[in-house]
Amino acid sequence: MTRAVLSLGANLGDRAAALRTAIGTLKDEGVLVARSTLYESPPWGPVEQPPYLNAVVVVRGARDASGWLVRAHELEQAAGRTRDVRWGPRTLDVDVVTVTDDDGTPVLSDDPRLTLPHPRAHERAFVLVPWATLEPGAELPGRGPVAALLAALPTDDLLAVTRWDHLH
Ligand code: A4P
Ligand code: MG
Repeated sequence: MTRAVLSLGANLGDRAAALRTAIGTLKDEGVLVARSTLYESPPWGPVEQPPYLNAVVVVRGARDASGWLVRAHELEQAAGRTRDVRWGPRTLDVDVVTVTDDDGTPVLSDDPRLTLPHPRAHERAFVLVPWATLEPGAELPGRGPVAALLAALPTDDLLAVTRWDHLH
């Protein structure tokens, strides 16, 4: 068994429905350990595009790290995702943030098909803010405690990530 932290994002179509459907599928499968509420933030990165809704989930199941990536891609496909522009708008993006063996050993990989931990998670408030609500003591392997990474982010990045669920 392994444990994985997944980051979900959507900025096209019914964003909340895409996230809730994916989370519901993981729950029905019996692998969902915890899920954050939904957060909205402006698009990060070089491509101009609509704002994102994001969520983080913790899952546990009988998959290795590449098994979680396969599952992530299946969830994207079920949401009707097409791959056009890198970093561009999407109905659903599921990234694997970290994978940990049952004894707590993190899976490390610099393979471009599956880099672990995710190479940009440590600088993304839209990943760290929801993750910290689920696991305040979590560590991003090689980068340090999530709480410290959050503290190192620019205040504007943190303020830009707003809770969305309770407004809608
Ligand atoms: N890949 C390698 N490592 C991983 C990993 N740990 N998890 C490979 C998932 N995939 C990984 O991904 C490109 C390739 O990365 C895949 O073939 C996979 O094998 P992709 O999903 O096809 O393309 P992408 O999503 O455009 O690239 P990427 O790098 O996942 O995009 P990002 O970096 O996630 O950017 N702003 C806000 N506020 N919220 C967002 O969620 N998301 C993006 C997408 C941009 N701006 C955003 C958000
Ligand atoms: Mg992706």
